[in-house]
Amino acid sequence: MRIDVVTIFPEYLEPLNVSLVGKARARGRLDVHVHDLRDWTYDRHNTVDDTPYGGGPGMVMKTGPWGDALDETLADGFEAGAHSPVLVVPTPSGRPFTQELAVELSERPWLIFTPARYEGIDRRVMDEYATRMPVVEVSIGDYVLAGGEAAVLVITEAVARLLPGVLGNAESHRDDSFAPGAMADLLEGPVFTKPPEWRGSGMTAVSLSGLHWMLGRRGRDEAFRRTAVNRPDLIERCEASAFDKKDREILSILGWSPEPGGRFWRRPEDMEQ
Ligand code: 6GU
Repeated sequence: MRIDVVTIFPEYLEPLNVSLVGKARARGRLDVHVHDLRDWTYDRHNTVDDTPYGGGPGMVMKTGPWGDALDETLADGFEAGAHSPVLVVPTPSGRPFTQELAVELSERPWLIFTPARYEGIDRRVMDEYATRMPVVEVSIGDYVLAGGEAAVLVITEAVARLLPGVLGNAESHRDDSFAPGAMADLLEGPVFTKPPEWRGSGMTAVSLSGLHWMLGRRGRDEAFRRTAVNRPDLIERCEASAFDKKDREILSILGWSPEPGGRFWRRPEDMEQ
């Protein structure tokens, strides 16, 4: 996979040299190119922003540098044999970034990220590229960052670990929390390692024996409880047929009731725990 990032803070992308993403690059699974947007400015002050039409606070990133930067980045990539680019535009107004979108992006051969600062990029830039290639605006959560660079790091890490040959064990991400088709979309449960006894807190005989693992219930009950408490929206989304007897017991203890439609719900006043 080829990844291009155009940014006014190339040094913000340094972590792409480290850890899993760094190793994927070293192994040739990822070909990352970080570009300084200011290389495509031609005035003394390397201006990339201007005041917004119609007034309002903040500054807007100008069409000129972005258009030239993206044209040259595209030309370079095509010349190097890359094809089928997708423009990934980080913005708090974008489509929520989910594991499903990570899987979708991991299946593309070429991603071009355009993290912006200020109030964002003049709309005409993405409208123009959208006539030639898929453009996907992506938000990594319901909060506002000062710029899109941190989102590029997040998205790239989530995508890179899905590429064949990047994680040691190809099975490792099959039961990730949020993996499409993960067991009833549960969060992952707690994990433990040696020593068996720590500050007065020990492992149960069942955990130590590996019986949980063999029964396919490794941490399942705790995972289920954690999901019901931290992510009630995931439980509400589930068909009740996805829950076994033990799940129903746990839901009942936590104040959930089955409703005629087949799903579970919980009285709002029980929400705090
Ligand atoms: Cl992608 N960018 C910015 N600036 N803020 C965000 C975001 C992106 N996702 C959530 N908040």
